[in-house]
Amino acid sequence: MIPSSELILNPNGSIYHLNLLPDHISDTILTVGDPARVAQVSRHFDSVEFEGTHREFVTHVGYYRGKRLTVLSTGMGTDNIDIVMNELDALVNIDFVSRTVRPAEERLSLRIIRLGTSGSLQADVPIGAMLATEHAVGLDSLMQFYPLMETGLETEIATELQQTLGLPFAPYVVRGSDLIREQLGAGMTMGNTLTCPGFYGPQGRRLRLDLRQPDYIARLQGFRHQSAEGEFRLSNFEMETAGYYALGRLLGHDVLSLNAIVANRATGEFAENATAVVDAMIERTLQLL
Ligand code: R1P
Ligand code: URA
Repeated sequence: MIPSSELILNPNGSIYHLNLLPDHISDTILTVGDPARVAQVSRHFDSVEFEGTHREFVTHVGYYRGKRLTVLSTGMGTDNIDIVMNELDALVNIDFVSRTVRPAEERLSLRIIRLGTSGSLQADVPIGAMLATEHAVGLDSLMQFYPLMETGLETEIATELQQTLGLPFAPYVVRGSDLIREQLGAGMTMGNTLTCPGFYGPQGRRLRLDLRQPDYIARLQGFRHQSAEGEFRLSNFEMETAGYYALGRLLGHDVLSLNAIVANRATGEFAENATAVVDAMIERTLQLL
């Protein structure tokens, strides 16, 4: 039995941060960073049956072309993704009455799709591109606390990147599920996403502060790893994907991160209409579900 200090339920039986009941969870969950983006997705629904808000977690549940969908905002950063993934999993795979994990044969695998914004690292991934993440690379510390199993290739990339960046720790590298990426990322740019524990220094941005490594961006842009699977390079920056992919692997959920490119760090540009780029990605994804 999981104690109430660990599986924390609110007085109405909902889970602590997301403030949701098991009935609010559909088998496909769309996640967005920005709470205002939830309505940008659900305005396409035929009907909305539930709207809830708690902290940065806004949830709408409704139907799109007869398919029940849950759309949820996560806020920013992998610390929030730790909450979102653990609580979504608990909502479907833990019995809240007996406080026990459901037997393996009853456990559900959710389909979780991140619809996020991102900055490109490479000149040939332009503003307006939609990028589906193949490998996620985490520079954050979340996987210091979970026993993530990495493949040989993932470990090789992590070790080489640690050397290239002169980091005191190895990043974690996780390839996402190929099937969901091929289904919902069809026709998009495929890329490898660097998940950073911040928007400024960790993504090489300098306003008033210098960086420890003045050539940090150039090192990331130039990083290549050759293997039998081909050449690996980093394509884009954001702040959640590696947390999703690692926890998806650990918990047994199919996760896809889709990135609307709104900044290009090679050319120094930012999108004139970032909302339109995100809208295009939302509409395309809904049509493919
Ligand atoms: C930073 O501006 C935020 O934008 C990106 C980053 O991952 C970070 O959360 O994603 P969202 O637009 O989905 O929030
Ligand atoms: N989100 C990020 O995290 N970085 C960018 O450059 C743009 C959006």
